[in-house]
Amino acid sequence: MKVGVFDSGVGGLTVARSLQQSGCFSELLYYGDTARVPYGNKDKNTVTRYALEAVEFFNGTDVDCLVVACNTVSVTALAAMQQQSNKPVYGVLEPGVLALQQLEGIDNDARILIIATRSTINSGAYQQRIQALGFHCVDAIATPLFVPIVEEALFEGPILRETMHHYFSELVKPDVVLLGCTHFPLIAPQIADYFDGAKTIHSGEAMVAWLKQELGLTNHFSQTPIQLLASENVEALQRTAKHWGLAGT
Ligand code: DGN
Repeated sequence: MKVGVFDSGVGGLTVARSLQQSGCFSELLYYGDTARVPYGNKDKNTVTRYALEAVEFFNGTDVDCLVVACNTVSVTALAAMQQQSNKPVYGVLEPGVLALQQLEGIDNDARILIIATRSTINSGAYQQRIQALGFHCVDAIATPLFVPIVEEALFEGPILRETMHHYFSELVKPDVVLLGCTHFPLIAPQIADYFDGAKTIHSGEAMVAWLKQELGLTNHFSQTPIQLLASENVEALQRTAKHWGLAGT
């Protein structure tokens, strides 16, 4: 099975890496809309328009299904994409919520923190789905500064520490942090440490678990070649893919 991955830019490479490492796919085609990133502060109509343009692009390719790596797109435009696509389209919202539900040692009294872009938090999508499961201690904050910090590869040091302090210092310590943005898995260990070992949920890992559970996919490919495409500056996307450890890049 050949999988397409769509993201607003480079961040979805974290999800692509999980899909690649899963061994469930024969090939992977990644498209990042690097010319128009970030989507995280844009309104619903604009994000939907851009997402539908991506669907048009993938409709003309030979991928068997499309994974929407971008949380902002997944909570804003998934239904519209599914309607217009000629193949199944899967977003990261449901897998993330399922991963939370299936976390060992976590019950409905656990304190959950959702961090994401402003659009994702403002949509309320994660909060509603998680509260509907019976979790009643749910905090949700927009942490957009983590996006450029990750893109600048500032995975540790004073800028990241100061930014975590800026966003987190007033919060009650969560038991689980749902990383509702493509970039955040790259600073997951630092976020977990800040909260004394809180568990973190990574969209890429959650997507793989969900695809295995929902579609019965199994890992029988020893390699998954990846093709990288971008609306602008594909060389930068390729450099990031190499830096973030995608095989064959
Ligand atoms: N890919 C976006 C997301 O997961 O919400 C983050 C980058 C952006 O568009 N701001």
